[in-house]
Amino acid sequence: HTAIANLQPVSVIGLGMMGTAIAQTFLKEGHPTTVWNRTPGKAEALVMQGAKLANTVNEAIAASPIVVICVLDYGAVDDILEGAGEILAGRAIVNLTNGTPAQGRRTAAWVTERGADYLDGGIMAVPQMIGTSGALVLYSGSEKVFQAYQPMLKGLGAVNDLGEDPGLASLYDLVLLSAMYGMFGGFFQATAMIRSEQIQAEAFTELVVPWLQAMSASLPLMAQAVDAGEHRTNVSSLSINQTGFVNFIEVCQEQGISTELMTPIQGLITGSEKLSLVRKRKHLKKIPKA
Ligand code: FVH
Repeated sequence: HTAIANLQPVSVIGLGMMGTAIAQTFLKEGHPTTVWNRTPGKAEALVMQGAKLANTVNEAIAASPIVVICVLDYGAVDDILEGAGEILAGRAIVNLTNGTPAQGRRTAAWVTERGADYLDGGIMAVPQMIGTSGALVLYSGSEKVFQAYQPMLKGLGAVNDLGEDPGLASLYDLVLLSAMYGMFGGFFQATAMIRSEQIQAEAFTELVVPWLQAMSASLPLMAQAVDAGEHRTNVSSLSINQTGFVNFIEVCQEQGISTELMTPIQGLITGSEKLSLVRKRKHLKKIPKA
């Protein structure tokens, strides 16, 4: 009975990779799902699976009390909502498009002025993870919408309610993505280094995965230090890292690998003035004594 009571009509706007995965998940869960995409043709597979195709974006909005938008960016969100006008009133708009906190807050104000409720979301998953326990979606904005549609939203993945500020979902999304891009950048630098010795990248993943897991265990302590502004250490001094970092630049130069990623990090660790001294010292060491 609970499952049946939780089945709600929903409209999904934007049928790119993510929007399609979202619509598919709603359909699998049994929600009557209406779909719309700017470029026609992307809805065909979903219609075969039982979705109703809206001919216009306004028809899609009008079809359901909850409208989920997942498109390229907030410019696209604006294009979609601008023509909607009065039909927005009384609906729940859930925007899962990637953006900034300011964009989330501005859109929330615009939507609520037109009598609708606004919930922002940040998807921490790739499309293939949607509907599985590995997916997480961060939400912030209308608590009323979050509470009313929580069972439906939980179908997409685990939920994390960040409260009433519609900018926080985007902030946390970008925060987590910053950490992710840093990790991926370092990983691809490592693949270039290992491949420069004709070793397959795949061969070292058995070392890199547990290494990154072990290092990530120290993040809570680092966060405490950042919050407290207390940077004394008995783990690894700044100067030992400044000295060791020179070797990254040198190995890249020797192996013909780009230093575009590592040089700015070296600048941050060492500071530009000290960096030129470190480089000079290193260079002087190489000159054989007469
Ligand atoms: N794919 C992923 O792994 C990530 C995971 C985390 C969340 N992101 C964000 O999700 C948003 C959509 O991403 P996507 O992967 O679905 O992107 P595409 O497959 O490229 O589809 C883009 C859709 O946006 C539509 N669109 C673009 N501009 C407009 C516009 N002016 N008006 C209406 N719709 C527009 C586009 O339509 P069309 O090109 O087919 O006509 C697609 O439906 C995104 O914020 C990610 O950061 C995904």
